[in-house]
Amino acid sequence: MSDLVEGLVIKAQSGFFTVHTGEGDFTCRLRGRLKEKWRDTDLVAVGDRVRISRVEDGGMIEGMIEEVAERERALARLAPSAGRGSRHWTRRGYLSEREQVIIANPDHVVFVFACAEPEPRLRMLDRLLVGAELQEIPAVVCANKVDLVSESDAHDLFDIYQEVGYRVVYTSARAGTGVEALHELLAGRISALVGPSGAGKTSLLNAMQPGLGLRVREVSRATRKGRHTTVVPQLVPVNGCASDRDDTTEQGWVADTPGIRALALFDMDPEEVDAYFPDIAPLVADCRFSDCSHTVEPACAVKEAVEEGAVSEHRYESYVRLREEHQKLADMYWWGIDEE
Ligand SMILES: Nc1nc2c(ncn2[C@@H]2O[C@H](COP(=O)(O)OP(=O)(O)OP(=O)(O)O)[C@@H](O)[C@H]2O)c(=O)[nH]1
Ligand SMILES: [Mg+2]
Ligand SMILES: [Zn+2]
Repeated sequence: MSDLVEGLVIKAQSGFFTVHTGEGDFTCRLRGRLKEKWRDTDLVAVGDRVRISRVEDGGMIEGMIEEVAERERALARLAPSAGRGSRHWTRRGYLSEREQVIIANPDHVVFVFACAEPEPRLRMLDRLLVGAELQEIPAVVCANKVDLVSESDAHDLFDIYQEVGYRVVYTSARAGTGVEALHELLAGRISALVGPSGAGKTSLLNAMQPGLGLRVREVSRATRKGRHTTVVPQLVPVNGCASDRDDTTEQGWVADTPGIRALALFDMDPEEVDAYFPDIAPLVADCRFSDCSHTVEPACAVKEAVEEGAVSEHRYESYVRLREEHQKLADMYWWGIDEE
């Protein structure tokens, strides 16, 4: 087909897609034949690259999505509507729920947590980081509201993540601290902001670009339906910014995401949980037993590192809990025991 226009899906809602192209934004529907292709994930999501044909006289429909480029990666969570009855067998066989793509092809995800108000739940952050590792999406940690705590308290909370190898930015949307550094990270990239409600994601966007967060917020509010928060993120353009690095002066795209506390982790075997902790994974080869669970075995390099303080106890505990959970899931699969 000729005359197809390439674009980026910046909004997806109830079968309507807004596609950003060099020739402007088009409201599109999906070509019927594309829907026939079976996939265990959303067919088209925000962040997907597509090719559209124009529709003349289509009323509000200005284009049809004809082709969807293969997705490189996706930030996904459990579909909020997936309750009882919607469980299915994932490709590795576990009983679980459907995934919902939050954003396709993000360059990275920024996990925003407040240093205080609300108290940071770092267990949640550890799980989110595992989700990002599993989905092969680079992660950045943003410690916001540094104005509410002393500098040393902020570092006591979040420095371990820097030691693990993640980039940590300390910010205050209120005082403006670190906002430029965050802006530099978002410019020229496709980013998702994820974190607990009240952490300050929307405020940070407003601090870096007036009105940016407001736009996002209106959208997220409008899509809240009933008991489940339906997260329909939208990509909004982030201005380029002056920076030492040439490549960050371009425009970027960011999705603010309210109400996400966990990413989809169901596709993970208990034996591989250690692989998604960058502070633990390199030690595993030094354990005496190749199938070491790093809990009860002798000569375990991971436990030794925890005792020596090379791996933080907090991170080790997060590992143990996550492994136990996934062991239960695996047992349920093998023995056919249903969840209560
Ligand atoms: N003291 C202080 N307050 C902040 C800061 N950033 C945000 N807040 C406040 O924290 C509250 C929550 O901020 P939001 O930006 O709405 O938080 P959010 O992460 O977008 O929350 P959801 O949209 O519910 O997920 C607001 O009252 C903000 O004014 C900060 O850096 N310092
Ligand atoms: Mg918000
Ligand atoms: Zn071990």
